[in-house]
Amino acid sequence: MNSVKNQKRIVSLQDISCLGQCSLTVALPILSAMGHETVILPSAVLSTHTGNWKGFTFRDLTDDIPGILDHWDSYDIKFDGIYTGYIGNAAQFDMALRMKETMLNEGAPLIIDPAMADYGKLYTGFDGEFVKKMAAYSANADYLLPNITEAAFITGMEYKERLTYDTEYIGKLVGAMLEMGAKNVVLTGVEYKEGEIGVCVCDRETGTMQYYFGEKLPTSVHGTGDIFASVFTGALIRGYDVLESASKAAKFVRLTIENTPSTHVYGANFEGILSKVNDI
Ligand code: PXL
Repeated sequence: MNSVKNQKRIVSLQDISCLGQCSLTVALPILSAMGHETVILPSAVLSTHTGNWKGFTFRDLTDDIPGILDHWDSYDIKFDGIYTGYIGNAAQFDMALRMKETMLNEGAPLIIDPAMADYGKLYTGFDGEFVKKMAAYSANADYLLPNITEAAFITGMEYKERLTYDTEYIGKLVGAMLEMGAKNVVLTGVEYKEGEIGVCVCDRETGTMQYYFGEKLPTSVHGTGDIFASVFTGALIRGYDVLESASKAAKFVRLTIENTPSTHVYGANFEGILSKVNDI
């Protein structure tokens, strides 16, 4: 079953947090607005994300996934990219790898956002066992998009707070992930000095670290990692290179934070500026 001529087809494996402006409720509108046919593979359904609420529901959809993949296979469905985010059950890593092995068009990338931690801590529900499995899965990434906390967990290196590290620490973190097998690393939330936040991009072939820095805004909001990964994926699959894609994603994240009132804590108002996503 072919996609529309010149349109790319991306599949995204991550949860549906029904309320919360994250994961699939972010990836689907952003990738669609960037012109891509967006196929969703929900890893779980939660009433909200796990960041701001207590008592959320969680329905694990692991058992549904093999049947969904079999059905797609029966139509020989192929993808121009796989983008995985929050995965609530480590059994799904092998399912994502099955897609990589059998459902990707020639040269198409597996983009992994190892969404599991931030600000030095794992999200509710994850433990050391899960981290090990996420680390092993991350080694398969063509593009691996961790924040600094996730990078520290994946590599087993010490986590350092913003402004307390230098280029050597960031170089070691990134180098360790490339060594583990990731082909490109896009490390988010790099803060060397007050007032600036950026992304570090590095590939295994050249080992050259490249940066994009922008103004650090005084507020932070949940879900911006998912916005970053979605715009990055959308831009990369449109043919922009890795640094351009990361820069566009970081710029769009900054716009969404600017567009979110400080009274709204659980997600960023990306919807209000979604029409600008192709102009950045
Ligand atoms: O934004 C990442 C994310 C995605 N999905 C769920 C989450 C989180 C972060 O907390 O809880 C369910």
